[in-house]
Amino acid sequence: MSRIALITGATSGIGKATAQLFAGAGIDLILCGRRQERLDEVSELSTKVKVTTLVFDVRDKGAVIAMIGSLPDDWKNIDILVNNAGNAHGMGSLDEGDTDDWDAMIDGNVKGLLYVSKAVIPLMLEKGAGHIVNISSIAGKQTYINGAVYCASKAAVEVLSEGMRLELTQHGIKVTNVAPGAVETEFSLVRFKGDENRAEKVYEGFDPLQASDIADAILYAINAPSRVTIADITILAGAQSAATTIHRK
Ligand code: NDP
Ligand code: 8X3
Repeated sequence: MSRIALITGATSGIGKATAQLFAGAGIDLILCGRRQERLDEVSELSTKVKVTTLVFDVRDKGAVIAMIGSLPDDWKNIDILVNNAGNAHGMGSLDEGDTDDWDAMIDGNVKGLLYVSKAVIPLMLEKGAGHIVNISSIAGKQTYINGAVYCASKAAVEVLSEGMRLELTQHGIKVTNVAPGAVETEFSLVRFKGDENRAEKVYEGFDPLQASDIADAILYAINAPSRVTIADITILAGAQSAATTIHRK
């Protein structure tokens, strides 16, 4: 019987690459995001597997619970949850940072992940099986200047991964925390509010990670034998030795 994965942030970057790889592995997909037209594009994976889409903002608690709750019973049989939706918004010091950016990061990266998990965990508990993959960041392990709020949001993801593992292992639910370094996606375009020049500079002079590299690691974790829990995976770019230490040509 094929497995079902719910992927948040499936419209772009790591989430989209994960959807593509999962489809190749025969995993049916519940694709989530805010941009319907992007979800429609990714839904072309329905030539390979069963696909359904849910449009919601993870910050909207009511929408998260209602949309996941509205899934037909056979789609509620979720085997894999990939908590990937999230972004950085701006870079700034703690005295001058934009509080709207802080809200977007804390509400999306932390509270949004919690809301989605709260909607899905009971479904996994009911069947006594499941796998949750939380996308953290090297920024959750190493704080950098002018990024403290994003780093704090990802440090929270690290802690929530541990908390979930402590609570859920006994119920047959595995939890994997994935912490990528610099991945070339729309991440920097979002962080710098559409400034393409600034976003491109983030990936200049080295070979950055691609979203598919992270998807490969996620597939590895969810395909591990039942005797194995892949608890944590940190993946840096080849030229990267720490969050902000990148050896550029
Ligand atoms: P992208 O900007 O390419 O993708 C972000 C995805 O998250 C989009 O699909 C977006 O969908 C979704 N999303 C963002 N905010 C919300 C929201 N409030 N509600 C619902 N969906 C939302 O970036 P990445 O693929 O790089 O980012 C994916 C994850 O990886 C994030 O959690 C990010 O923090 C993390 N990460 C990224 C790294 C990188 O260098 N790129 C490194 C380490 C971690 P839509 O806009 O359609 O809603
Ligand atoms: C994204 C990677 O180092 O830009 O989480 O914060 S970093």
